[in-house]
Amino acid sequence: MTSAIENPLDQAARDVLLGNDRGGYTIPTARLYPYQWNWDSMFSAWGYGTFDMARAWQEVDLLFSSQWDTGMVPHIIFHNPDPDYFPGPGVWGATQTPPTSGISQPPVAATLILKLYEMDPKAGLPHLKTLYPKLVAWHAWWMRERCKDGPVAIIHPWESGRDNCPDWDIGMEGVQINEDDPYTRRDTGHVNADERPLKWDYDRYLAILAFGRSVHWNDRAMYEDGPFLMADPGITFVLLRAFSDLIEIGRILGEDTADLSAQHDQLREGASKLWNAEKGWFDAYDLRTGQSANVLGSGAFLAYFAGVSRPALDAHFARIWDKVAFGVPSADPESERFDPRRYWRGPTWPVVNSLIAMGLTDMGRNEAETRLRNETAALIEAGGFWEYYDPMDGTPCGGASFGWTAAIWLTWCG
Ligand code: 9WN
Repeated sequence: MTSAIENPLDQAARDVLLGNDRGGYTIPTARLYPYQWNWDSMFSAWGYGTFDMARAWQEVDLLFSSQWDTGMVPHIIFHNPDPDYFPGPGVWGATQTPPTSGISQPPVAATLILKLYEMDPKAGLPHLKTLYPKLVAWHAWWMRERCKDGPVAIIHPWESGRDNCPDWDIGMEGVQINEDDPYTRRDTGHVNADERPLKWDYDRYLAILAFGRSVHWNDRAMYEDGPFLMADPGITFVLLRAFSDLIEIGRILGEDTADLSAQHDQLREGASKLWNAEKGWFDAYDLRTGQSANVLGSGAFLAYFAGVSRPALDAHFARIWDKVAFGVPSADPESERFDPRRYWRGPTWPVVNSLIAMGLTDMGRNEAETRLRNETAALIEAGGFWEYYDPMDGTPCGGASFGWTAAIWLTWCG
């Protein structure tokens, strides 16, 4: 969709997506992430939707062609083995063709599929029809395998998409590492190690992964016996919103959505277990110990994306935003764990901002939405399409020429 006044960054954003296109799927960024990632791919599709609708649907259709029989849609699809990324398909013990990881990622698909359909209903309808049962099966998988305690539980921090955020610290502390299993990271060879998770994190990521591989990624075994199990506010709210959008898709297709509505209500009820009344925010908790994380992160503000808000949460939203130049920080700037350039421990992530903004719009909080959009746009205008940014001074961090940042420029903040 080109407007009369074309911002030069619009073409630059399209070029990022096209440059990351590997033929039917789009990598997040070259070298650091050379495969198809689940939620990145959905954002890329949304971005393509602004200038090439056929390519947008191709991206989505390809992602869902790797759906497991269980309904799970994997977090990585390893189309072409590439030594630039660790851990690759062999470490995951992947047996599918193409190989995949054994965990999932935030289910933004229903929401973004509905957006693509609304951009061009005629082109979208056939895809909507084939994707609907797959979305229903994926959502049912989340409810069956991950929502046994109410909110969504993750069995690995990578499943949350917010890998090393402070939310998971208490769960990670309990993970036994495997000293006899040496490995070589690749990520720190591509980007500044100070902006990546620590070795402490990777030792535990790999230990959880080794457990998953040993049980062939059996969901029940991972839930019951795995080394890590924490309730995640981020995915809970993403899934809650996704249920509303899936119900709308069902309505468009003339399907009976009563069962989806029941699941939506059940999850909404489950989400209330995340409320930490003492702190006044939605909080992660460890399902093995029952302990609250007592950590405020951007996952809590994804409540807005699901149309959920509470006065105490709003007060924290205003407080943390006032402490940074560019909202929304991924961790609380007033916490001692805040680290403004260390991945999910402080930086602002444009892609998360775009989801929070969707919620702010739907709730009629237009002033906050405009502020968030302008601050996110300013980061991109000054620095280009990076993975994330320092919320204090706007320094671009992580990977450059990043697909989802380009996509949200085209769809939201540009
Ligand atoms: C592990 C691709 C992905 C994002 C995640 C982000 C990061 C991977 C990694 O990169 O995770 O999945 O190796 O660091 O945390 O949200 O989807 O951009």
